[in-house]
Amino acid sequence: MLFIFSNATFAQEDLIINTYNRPSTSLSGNWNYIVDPYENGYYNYRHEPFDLQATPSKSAFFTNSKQESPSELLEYDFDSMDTIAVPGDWNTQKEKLFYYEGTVWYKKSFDYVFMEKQNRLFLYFEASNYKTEVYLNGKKLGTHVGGFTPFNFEVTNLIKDTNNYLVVKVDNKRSKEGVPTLSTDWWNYGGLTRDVKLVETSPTFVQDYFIQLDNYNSNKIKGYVTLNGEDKATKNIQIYIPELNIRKNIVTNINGKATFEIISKDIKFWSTKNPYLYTVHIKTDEENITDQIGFRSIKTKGKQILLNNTPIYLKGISIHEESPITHGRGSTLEDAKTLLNWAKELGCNYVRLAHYPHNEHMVRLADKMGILVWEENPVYWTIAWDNASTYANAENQLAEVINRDKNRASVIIWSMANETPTSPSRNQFLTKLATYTRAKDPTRLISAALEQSDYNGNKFVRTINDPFADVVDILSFNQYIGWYDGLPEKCSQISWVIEQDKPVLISEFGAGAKQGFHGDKNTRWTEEFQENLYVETLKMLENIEQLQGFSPWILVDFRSPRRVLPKIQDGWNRKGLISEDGKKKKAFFVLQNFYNNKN
Ligand code: GCB
Repeated sequence: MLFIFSNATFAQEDLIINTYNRPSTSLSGNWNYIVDPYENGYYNYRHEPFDLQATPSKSAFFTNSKQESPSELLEYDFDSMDTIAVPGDWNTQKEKLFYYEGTVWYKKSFDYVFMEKQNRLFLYFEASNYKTEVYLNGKKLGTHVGGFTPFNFEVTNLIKDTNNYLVVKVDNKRSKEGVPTLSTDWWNYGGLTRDVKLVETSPTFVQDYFIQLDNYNSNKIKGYVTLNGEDKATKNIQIYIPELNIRKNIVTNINGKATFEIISKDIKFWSTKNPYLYTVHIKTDEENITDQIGFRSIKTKGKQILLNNTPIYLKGISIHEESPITHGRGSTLEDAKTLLNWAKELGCNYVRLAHYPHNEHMVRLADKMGILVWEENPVYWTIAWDNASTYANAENQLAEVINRDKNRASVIIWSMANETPTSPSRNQFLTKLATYTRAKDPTRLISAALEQSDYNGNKFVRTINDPFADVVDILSFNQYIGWYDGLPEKCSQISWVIEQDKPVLISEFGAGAKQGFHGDKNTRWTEEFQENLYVETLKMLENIEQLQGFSPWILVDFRSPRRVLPKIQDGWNRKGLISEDGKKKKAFFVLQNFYNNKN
């Protein structure tokens, strides 16, 4: 995990795995907040950060100070401020913050009673967009950068039985060096967008584990467990899988890590048709952590994608993490259910979670529903390729999502980036990211949404001419023939020369349509235009010999500040197959019909 503290970068506590199933206390609910566009609670009037002062001034918002006498001058008071719900973006909760990009301070007061006196306590953020500074009881815990991945801090020695105050500064200002950078095609929702919780562990606890089927031996489950705590060396751990009658005893090394291999001929494989999940226990003398884990293999062979050694065609759809219920950033199980049920109804066995890591409900639910998942790092369009801290930030965000989701059977692809223009520094950046990812998780496939181009200058023949295509396991690209490039009838004039011997998975195609707007098939924004685009594109794509599936753009209309056309867009990207209020457009049924007739 990467924390930037002042100007220095340092690593703090590693991520605790599977907080989803651990004893925890959610701090969700109403928090007081202060909107602070000038970062007045962070810097003094000489623009020096208060948190670098030996004794911070009471003007620093993180001190949560109170006026102690009527003559005292203090220009804020959290407890008299308005409240806002956590989790949740600020944009859709408060009208005045709809377009806001800057700092908001959050404050939550709480009591805490340990379940066991000797236990440890961690403060865990599921996500906060974008740069987050965390203070507990006036003390700085650290800073996290990146809007879509979890991070945690140990607070065992800071927590009190009563009257704790947690102050969090969240800043969603975009920057050129950020990941993502200044320009995107989605709403920059700010705030504590996912849950914040306290996770109580025993003194030595299960920090991390990776439990999976061997990709090359389907009778073998293998992996590791890592403990954290003073007593982590030479500790007994048991991997217990009741349904397979497996009890594997292992002992940690001096670093608290134990690796293992288990042979069993009885493993029922997780698949899209039968998403079988085993309850796996990771037991120490002090803890019994359980997880629901599916065992499956995923690899490629020539132009095929093999799930459990059988070729699979990925019938997909792209999804943004936007709530169909609140029309803000999605974060609840209800949001995930609505989105993935729509994908199922469409006939999907696969989803592309664009363009950043989505919340944990999505991947947990995909595991249960038998939906394969592409997860994506927010390296989007133009990134500061030459900037070392931009790379470190991108790598860190990827590391955090891999840490969180590496035990999910549904997750089969790590995507490095989306539509990034080739250049030597970009190629190097992405290749380094891919090498890092392969070392961290050698079990999954690597891809990126690339771009297509003319073949040898011929506008009617398309190809993938990108050095990064040699690095990926799955060749993916976005293409908008018929929308940004001519009209849908153009599809029938295009042919494809794809020279890489790899499976092709088209990551995007689509057209905008305003639900309920009808007309002829060449009138932009009508449902008929979008419907025809799908009909023509599906015919065109069938001619790509290596094609193993696609994820059209996109399941639901989503908010984007780039989309301003009155009466049609009004702030929404209209390429959804479903409108934001849940109404299906004609193209939905074209794709549904295609998927239902495809094996
Ligand atoms: C793309 C981008 C996606 C946009 C989409 C569009 O190629 O990857 O983020 O939203 O096109 O609608 O233009």
